[in-house]
Amino acid sequence: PDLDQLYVHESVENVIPKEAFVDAFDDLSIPTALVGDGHEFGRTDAIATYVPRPEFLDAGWVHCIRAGYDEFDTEAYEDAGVRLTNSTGIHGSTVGELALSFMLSLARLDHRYRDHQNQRTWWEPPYDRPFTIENERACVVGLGTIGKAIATRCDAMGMEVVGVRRSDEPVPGVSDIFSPDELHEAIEDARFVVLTVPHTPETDGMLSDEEFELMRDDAYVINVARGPIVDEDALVDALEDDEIAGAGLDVFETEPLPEASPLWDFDEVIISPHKASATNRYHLDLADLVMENVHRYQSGDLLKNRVA
Ligand code: NDP
Ligand code: 7N6
Repeated sequence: PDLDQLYVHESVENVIPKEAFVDAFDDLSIPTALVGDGHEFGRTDAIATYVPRPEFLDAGWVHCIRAGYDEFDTEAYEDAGVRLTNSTGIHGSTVGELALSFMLSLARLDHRYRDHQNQRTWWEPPYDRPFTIENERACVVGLGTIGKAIATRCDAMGMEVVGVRRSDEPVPGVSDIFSPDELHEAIEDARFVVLTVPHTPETDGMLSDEEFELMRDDAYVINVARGPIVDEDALVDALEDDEIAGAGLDVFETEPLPEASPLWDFDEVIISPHKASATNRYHLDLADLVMENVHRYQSGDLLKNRVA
C-alpha cells in the first residue's frame, strides 16, 4: 500500500521535543511534517501522535507514541479500516530501571535520607527499618515488555520473583506464574507488588481494599502502569492504617496528581510525575519504531505492535 506522508501530531510535545522528533525522520523515504488539530487526512497518510483525534480515522495508519493506548477507541479504528499501532517494546530498560530504583530506595531509604538532607539533619533510621531487596519476593503483575524487564532486574538482584499474566508462557527469572484469578495467592506473600499491566476493564481497580488487607503489612506497591489500576482511596486508607508499608508511584488516577492529594504526605510514598519512560533519547527510540513500521507498511509486511 502507498504511504505518501508521515505527519507528527503536535501533541507529541507532551513528552518529547516535537522538532527533534521530526528531525529524527530525516532519512525516511517519505516527507515528515508537523500537524495540528483540524487537518484533513487521506488514506496515504500516516500519523504519529500522543492523543487520539476524530480526523485520524481518515488516515491509513495511526501510531500512538505511548505503550498504553487506552485513550484510543480501537473499535472505531477497526470499523474505519485504519491501522493503529502502539509503542510497546521500547520501555523495558527505562521503566524497568525506575521500578527497580523505587524498590531499592524503599528498602535502602534514599528517599528518607534526602528528605532529611533537605532539613540539614543527620537522621538515623530505626534499626529494624532498612532491609536488602536480595532474598525478598517481588510479584510482577503483567509480564510483557516492562514486566519481563523488571523480573530480569529483580532476579539479578537476588530476589525471588513471581508473576501474574493471562497466558502461562514461562518468563526468564520468574519462578512461578499465576493467572489473573489467582491474584490474591500471587500477592499475599510479596514484599513488592509491581504493576505492569495495561489499563483495561479487567485491570481497573485491581488493587483495592481486599487486596491491601491481604497483602503483607511490610509490603510496598510499585505502580508504573496506569493510575486507575489501583483504587487510590483504598491505597490512602491502607497506608494510613498501616496495612501496607509504602509505595513507589509513577502514575495516578488524576495527572498531574492534585495538590490536595493525601499521597504527597506519606514519608514512605515516592512520587514521580509519570516519567518512568523519560530519557534524553526517548524520541529516537520512538522514531526507530515508527521508521521500522514505515518500511513494513511500504513492503506490505505486518506492522509491529498492531493493536487495531
Ligand atoms: P505489554 O503489552 O508488553 O505487556 C502487558 C502485559 O500484561 C502482558 O504480559 C499481558 O500478558 C499482561 N496482561 C494483560 N492483561 C492482564 C490481566 N488482566 N492480568 C494480568 N496480566 C495481564 O505492555 P508494556 O509492558 O509495554 O506496558 C504495560 C503498560 O505499562 C502499558 O499498557 C502502559 O499503560 C504502561 N506504561 C507506562 C509507562 C510509564 O511511563 N509509566 C511507560 C510505558 C507503558 P498476557 O497477554 O499473558 O496476559
Ligand atoms: C511518556 C509516557 C506509555 O504508555 O504512559 C507512557 O507509553 C508514555 C513519557
